Amino acid sequence: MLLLASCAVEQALVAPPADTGTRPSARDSARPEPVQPEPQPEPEPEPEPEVVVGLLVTELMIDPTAVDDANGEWIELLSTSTADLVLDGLTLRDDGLDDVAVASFVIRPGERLVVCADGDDRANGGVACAGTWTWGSLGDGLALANTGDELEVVLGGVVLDRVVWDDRFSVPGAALGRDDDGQWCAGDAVFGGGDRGTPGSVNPDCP
Ligand SMILES: [Ca+2]
Ligand SMILES: [Ca+2]
Ligand SMILES: [Ca+2]
Repeated sequence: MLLLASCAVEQALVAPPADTGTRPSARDSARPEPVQPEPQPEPEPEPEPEVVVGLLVTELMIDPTAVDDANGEWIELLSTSTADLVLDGLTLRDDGLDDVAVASFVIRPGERLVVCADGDDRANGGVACAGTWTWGSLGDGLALANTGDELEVVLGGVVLDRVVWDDRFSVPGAALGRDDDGQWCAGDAVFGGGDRGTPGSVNPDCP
């Protein structure tokens, strides 16, 4: 009896511990850990395309004959900008006393608009004007002298174009137009009150 009891005690001592069910099985440890997605960097915003600002003087009515110079002078401007341009603070000047502001207007890329000494097309020889300047030849405005002058187009302190001419340049009754090659010549096409030129439209090629 004593021996049997001893064996029972021994068996009890070597009995395997109860399975708690918490140990990982071999299958569990082979299962790959779920892959966490790498945090993606924020995409760089597309840089805004830089706006190129450009404005060219493409036609000048210096010496109109259908009406007086004070009413009939005009300047055609072509936008070479890459975006709409708000011409707020546009000034026209020469190397002497002339320096005038033109009231704000918008010009689209590739558009030609005309600024005039007189905005009334019944008085200016029949020209549609996007803006006007105060005409004056004695420092009280701006005039395009028939005998030679300069014209600078200035926006925000930057000279966007400059034209200089002498007494051989202007033609009575005809605007001087600049073609795509940069050549200047007198207009042929009659407009409005009988003078020649193409205010607000493309200039023909010079001969
Ligand atoms: Ca003139
Ligand atoms: Ca002048
Ligand atoms: Ca023109």
